[in-house]
Amino acid sequence: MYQIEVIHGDLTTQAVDAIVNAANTWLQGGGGVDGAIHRAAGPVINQECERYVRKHGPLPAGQVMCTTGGQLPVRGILHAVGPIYPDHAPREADRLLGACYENALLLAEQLGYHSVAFPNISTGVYGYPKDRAAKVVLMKLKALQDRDWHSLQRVILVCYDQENYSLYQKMIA
Ligand code: AR6
Repeated sequence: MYQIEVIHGDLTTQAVDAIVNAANTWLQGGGGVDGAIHRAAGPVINQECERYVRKHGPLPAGQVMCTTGGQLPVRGILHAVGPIYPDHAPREADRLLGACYENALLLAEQLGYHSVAFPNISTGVYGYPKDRAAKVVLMKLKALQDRDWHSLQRVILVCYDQENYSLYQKMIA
């Protein structure tokens, strides 16, 4: 059992074992939270991502890979590729978004992490309706909560914009 926390803040300043990045399929730092993470972590992350893509090819939507934390005070960064909302039928987008959160938690558990902080994946440039995404994410996190987690204790949802923060606060209450 892990606890689910919702906070208003910046993902790059969280004191956790791992932060999750809202990455793109080529794992090339872009804008939004991805850009903020790459800037804060330094160029070593980009090198690790490039090495991964050279070896395995692009990371499909719903999948997650990990790098070190670079200069950030975390043990690792879990790079998740969220769905580009208009590219999918809505239910398929929901499945892919849920898979990002589930696969990140499974990888965190495998790596022995206790705490993982997420951004609101796909709700920026990738165009996911924020209320729909929040419903999908909370349903997924609650459905997985009672599994036999050994290391995972805290899942922190870091809302950067006020709209996401208000939605999550309302839905989790
Ligand atoms: N901390 C936490 N959340 C943040 C931060 C931050 N520092 N900055 C922005 N957000 P987006 P996406 C929130 O666009 O929709 C990139 O170019 C923001 O308020 O970062 O998954 C990638 O390379 C929003 O709610 O990610 C991809 O190409 C949320 O992060 C593409 O954007 C996600 O917005 C991914 O698009």
